[in-house]
Amino acid sequence: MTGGSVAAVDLGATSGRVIVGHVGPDTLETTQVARFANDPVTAGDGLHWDVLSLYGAAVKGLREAFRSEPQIASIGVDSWAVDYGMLRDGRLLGNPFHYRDERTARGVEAVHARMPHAELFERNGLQFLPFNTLYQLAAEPHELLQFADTALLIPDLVGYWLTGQARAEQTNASTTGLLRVLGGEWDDELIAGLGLPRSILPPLIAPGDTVGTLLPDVAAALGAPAGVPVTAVGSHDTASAVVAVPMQPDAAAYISCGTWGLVGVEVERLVLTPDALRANFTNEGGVDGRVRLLHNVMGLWVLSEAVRWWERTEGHRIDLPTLLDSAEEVDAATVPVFDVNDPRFLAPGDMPGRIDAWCAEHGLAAPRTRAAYARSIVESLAQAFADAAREAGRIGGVDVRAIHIVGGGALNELLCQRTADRAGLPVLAGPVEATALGNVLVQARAAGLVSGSLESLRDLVARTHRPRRHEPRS
Ligand code: LFR
Repeated sequence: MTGGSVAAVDLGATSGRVIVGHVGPDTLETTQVARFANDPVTAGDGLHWDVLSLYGAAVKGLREAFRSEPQIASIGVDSWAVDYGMLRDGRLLGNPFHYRDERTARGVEAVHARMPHAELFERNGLQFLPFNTLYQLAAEPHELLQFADTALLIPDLVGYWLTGQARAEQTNASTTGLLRVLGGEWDDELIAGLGLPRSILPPLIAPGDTVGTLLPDVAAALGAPAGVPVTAVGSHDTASAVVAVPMQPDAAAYISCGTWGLVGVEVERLVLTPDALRANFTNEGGVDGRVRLLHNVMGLWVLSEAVRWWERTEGHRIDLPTLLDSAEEVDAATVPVFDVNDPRFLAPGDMPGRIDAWCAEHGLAAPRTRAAYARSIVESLAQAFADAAREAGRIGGVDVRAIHIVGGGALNELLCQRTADRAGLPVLAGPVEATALGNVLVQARAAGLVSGSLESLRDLVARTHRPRRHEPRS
């Protein structure tokens, strides 16, 4: 076989995995060598990521990767965006906060007192999300910001522990709100204007660049040969997922559907129009300088958090596939369609109760059974997906003729079908593991295992991972 192998560490909000990707001109195969839970912890001052346990699990997984495939040419790391760890002299100053921690409200107030969202949008091109890094940093104690010498987004932190090199990968850095959308450099003026220390932000690098080579003791712990590079990928998980959407960007929208539903189009130019601002669309940095013009829809979080709530309050496990089967039996016309993007659904907690409250405020009857809640959530997500896909096309000037759904949500056939029905467009579902594939592909290209533009990488995905097609029904 021509080609070779790379290892991808993909940290999601509910689980992480290590995958070995085998790539060649006609080959794109993945083997999952480790999967581990990501359990955020509420302790003391709020909701945190247990980042050392994630790193420990990633190292174990990488060790397994090198055991199964000693010829691994490179390692790449991606995760969710916006959250960061702060360091001084290489020491981590506390556990990173989870973006769903409610402390960010303070930061929003502080930042908007200095600069309203409309002005920020002109500078950083981002939709308003209360947890964007700039709001989180603005909520940090002044003393901590002064004491720290470095702030690293989660994949950059993992890269730092693996290589000793502190870098900020561009696609993820674009979610901080502190990058100048025109030019892509740290926005020194904005950073100073918000009273944040510029010195904690490391040099930027692009997907495909080398972060560094494994530190000798890390290489020993992984059972890896000396000199294996960590390659920057689209370290924002959504950026990696978009790389692996087998789409025609001038005729399709995508939904990267997991905890979130990231709904958008890929464009070559920034869209900073009043329309984009009004619809709360974001210009996130993509691989190869593309723009991810998208909107965050609440995603499967609402369903999984409802399930967690029932499990906690009723004291027994609920099987999701069985729940979805029963949801399919419910008549869609009998359940309420609620606004999944309402901020009340962001924080962990009583989702069924919040749905009830939303329905009461809007004069709708709340669902009565668990199956009806599940159906109501699916219908509401499908409607929000369809609306956002249409908006993305309109705002981005793309004639959307199909919608690709990638990520875990591609497994949810009811959601895919109902999105097709509500959008009146075909939905192409898969690949499920798009994020890991995008991570693998960018590394493989940097290592010379494949070559070409994003189009040829997507062509390889399309040839090796055929999507499932859902035609719209009236
Ligand atoms: C998806 C994602 C979204 C980002 C959210 C918070 O996993 O990365 O793109 O808005 O998580 O970081």
